[in-house]
Amino acid sequence: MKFIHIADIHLGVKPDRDKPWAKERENHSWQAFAEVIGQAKEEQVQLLLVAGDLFHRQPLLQELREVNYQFSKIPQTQVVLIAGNHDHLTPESCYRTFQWEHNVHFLKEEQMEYIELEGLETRVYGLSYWHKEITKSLYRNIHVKEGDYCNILLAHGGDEKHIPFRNKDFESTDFDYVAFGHLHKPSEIVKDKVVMAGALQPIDCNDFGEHGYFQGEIEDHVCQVQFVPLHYCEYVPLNLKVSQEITQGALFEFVEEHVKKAPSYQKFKITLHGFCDWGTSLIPEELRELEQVVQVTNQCKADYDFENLKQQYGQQILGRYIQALEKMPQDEITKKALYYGVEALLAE
Ligand SMILES: [Mn+2]
Repeated sequence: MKFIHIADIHLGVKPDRDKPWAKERENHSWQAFAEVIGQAKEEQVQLLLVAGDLFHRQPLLQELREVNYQFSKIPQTQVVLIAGNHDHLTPESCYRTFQWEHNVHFLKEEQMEYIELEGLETRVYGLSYWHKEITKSLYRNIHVKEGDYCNILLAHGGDEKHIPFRNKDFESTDFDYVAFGHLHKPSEIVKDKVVMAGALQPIDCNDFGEHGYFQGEIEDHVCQVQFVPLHYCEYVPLNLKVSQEITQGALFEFVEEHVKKAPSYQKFKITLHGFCDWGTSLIPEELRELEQVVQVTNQCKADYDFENLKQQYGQQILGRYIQALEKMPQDEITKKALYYGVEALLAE
């Protein structure tokens, strides 16, 4: 049986709101979702697993219709989905009464249930979030029911407020495959068996690295999966250590060149650090104007004139502190101790 496992599509999310490409980013979740449907059709997968947070917030009826339309294009594929914390089932949620296509199965109970997929000899277990948070470890010690089936767990969580678990809870699981969602970074918790799909595309500029979905095959209880990246957007951290010697012009050009060489779907989150004082300089603002730069954080610290401070504070604690550190080996640790010590003493 061939399958695709996606999670955290977050339809309706609006990343990079204050950027010129905001409108484009808003479409990415829908485009990526439609691409997965196209892939499911082309690869003739029998099962599509949607592991929660299909929507960024409560879906509107119209949005459910759009999603259902996409699912209607793959009638040969069984679709199983659960609600996550973002799109949890409120009492008024449109999710509760929506009429899905025949191939779509929504596990909407708050307690674990399973759906038996005819013709596939497969049972998919899962539950939906009815609240924003679930602090109980509901996935610990769950076992499959009797019968010769391929057993899959569709799950959502992994941090302390969202069904916490430890990786070792799953080391000897009964399930043939566990399809997780919630944490945005894709990872194989147990190789080819327990998989966090990661967000289909990054939701904000802290979701670094590649995003996409997992495609796999289960045959005689043996599963194999493969990560398939989608490149609508990828955020890349760019940490630059600067020193007093570098000029603003050189730094600007360096970043500009670096960005120019990168593929256009990459967006950079720049952090400047090091000991450097540009006074009232505008360099972080200027970098922010560059194409493909999503954020600039200036963590540079002012460089002190220690010689001058030593003279000025002579026999006071500050002066003696500088003298004492000058006698120590001049390595990175001493430099940091000097810097932070002077900063603290000056603040007093
Ligand atoms: Mn979530």
